[in-house]
Formats: sequence, C-alpha cells, structure tokens
Amino acid sequence: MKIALAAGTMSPRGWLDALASAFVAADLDVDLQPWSGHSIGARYAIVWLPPAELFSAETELRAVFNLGAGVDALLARGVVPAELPIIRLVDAGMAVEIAEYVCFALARITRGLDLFGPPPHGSRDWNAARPRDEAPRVGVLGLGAMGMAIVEAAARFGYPVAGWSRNPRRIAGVETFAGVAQLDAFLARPQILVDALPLTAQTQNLLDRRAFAQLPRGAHVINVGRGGTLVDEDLLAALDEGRLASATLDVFRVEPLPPEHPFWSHPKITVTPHIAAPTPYGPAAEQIAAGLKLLEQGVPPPDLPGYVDRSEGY
Ligand code: OXD
Repeated sequence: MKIALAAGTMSPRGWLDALASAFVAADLDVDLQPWSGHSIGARYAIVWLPPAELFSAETELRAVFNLGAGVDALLARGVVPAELPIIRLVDAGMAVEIAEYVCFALARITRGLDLFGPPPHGSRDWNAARPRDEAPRVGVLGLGAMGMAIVEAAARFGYPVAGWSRNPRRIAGVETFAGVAQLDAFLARPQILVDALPLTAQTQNLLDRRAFAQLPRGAHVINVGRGGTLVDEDLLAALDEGRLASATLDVFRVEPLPPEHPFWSHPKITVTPHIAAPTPYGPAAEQIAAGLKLLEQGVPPPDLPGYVDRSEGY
C-alpha cells in the first residue's frame, strides 16, 4: 500500500525513518514516499501543513494522519475534502513534555528562579530564596491529554489544581468546571492560569480583557495551547495595568512570532518558540502505524483514538 508523506515545516527525514520502522514493527506492508507533487496512488496521507494539490492529485485517499495533536492549522487551510477522515496524534509522548515545561514555569514563578542566574542578572543575596509559604492555586484550561498531564504533574508538586473543560469531567482531587456557564467561576480561582486549549470556534479569543478581569489580581498566565485562544492586545493591557503579573507564552497567533511583535520585548513576558512539546518521532510514528492498522482491519475511522470531529474542531 502506498502512503504519501507531506511533512511541511517538519523534517521529512526524521519522519520517514521513524514511520518506516513503525510500519515494519506493526507488520504493515507499506511503500512510504515523500509527496513530490505528483499522484502516487496513495491510500493514506501523513501530513503537517500539506499543500492543497495533494488532495486534488491523490484521489484514492482513505484517511489523513496529522503529524501533531492540534488540527487547527490543517482545518483552517480547508484543503482536506470533507468526506476524508482526519486522525490526529493523542499525547504520543507530548503530554509529559508539556507537563514538564509547565512545571518549570510554575517553579520559576513560585520559587523566584529569576532572581538567580549568571551575571549581570544573578543575585548574590543568599537569603533571596524563600520557601513557598503556600502553593498558589493553579487552573488548567482544557482537560485533554495535555491538560490532564499538566493537572496531574502540578497536583503532584502540591499545587491545588482546578480544571475547566468544555464538557463536564470528574477528576479525583481536582475541582472541575465545565462550559461557558462555569467559566467565570473557574477564572476567579487560579493565581496561575495554564491555557492548554485547542483552537476551535469556541476557544478562539477566550482569554480576552473580560476573562483577564475575572482572574485574581496579580495572576500569572502560561499558554501552551494555541495562540489564537488569547487576545494579544488584551494580554498586554492587563500586564501593563498590573492586573496580571506575568505571562509565559509558547504559542502565538502567528508563528514564527514576528521580530517586531511587542511580546518579545515586554518585561513581564517570556517567549519560547513553540518548544513546550516537540512531537517525538518514535511514539508518534507508532501511534500512526497502530491507527493505520486498525483502519486496514476495517475499524471505522470514528472509533480510532484521535479521530477528528470537524464540527468540534479537534
Ligand atoms: C501539535 C503541536 O499540535 O506541536 O502537536 O502544537
């Protein structure tokens, strides 16, 4: 069976090797080819930001596998025919990475790590570090695989954690809130807000001036979800007014973040270049091979983990 790989901005070599090994391990007889602009009669496509021509040329496709957890960019391109199932990655090793990133950001805030470091910034004040009196309340927006890993990791470090999701969730030891009706009640709680939301019609611009005003004064914001869930100007205003204390941002409306964007130079903002959870080739390739095998065995696409419900946007 022929499979087309269109890895977009990702390295095709890494994917080709990892996928080839995963297909062998899954006992799948696959001819995997980087898509070069001409039809190869592919049965499946494995993609990251693929060109529109792939879908007009490859008319025998049965499903599309997305080389990432988020499908917002793929759906926004509007190139995948409506009847073609899309399967995205679920966790695939990224959840633990994102949880680690968030825990580092939490420790940086709560343990005052910015007081230290090499000269000229490093403090020589031995007493500058104070033990944390009380762990601040953390709130996690989005309780998918990523959000859940963050909740679990933060709770393990002793932070009282609350979570918000679109649909009600029950998580032992975690206060949960659901839907628009409970959003303000959730936002009133966290001193550190972590955004782990996918970008959908419902989550777009969710963190705006109004939402920031619901947070306790002096709250910190960490965004590892999607840039489009947060209104840039409203965040800047909330930081400048002192309503928010800091923002740690890994995702942006436009990526790469343009050099002239005010986030880069804002004293209360830390920018990282979408590095919280790089997709690990091995686990991701294994997940794709497992999904492909299920499809080949006749399992209907909606029964696969990672099947994208386009009306929900993830
Ligand atoms: C993803 C991402 O969607 O890395 O997987 O943002």
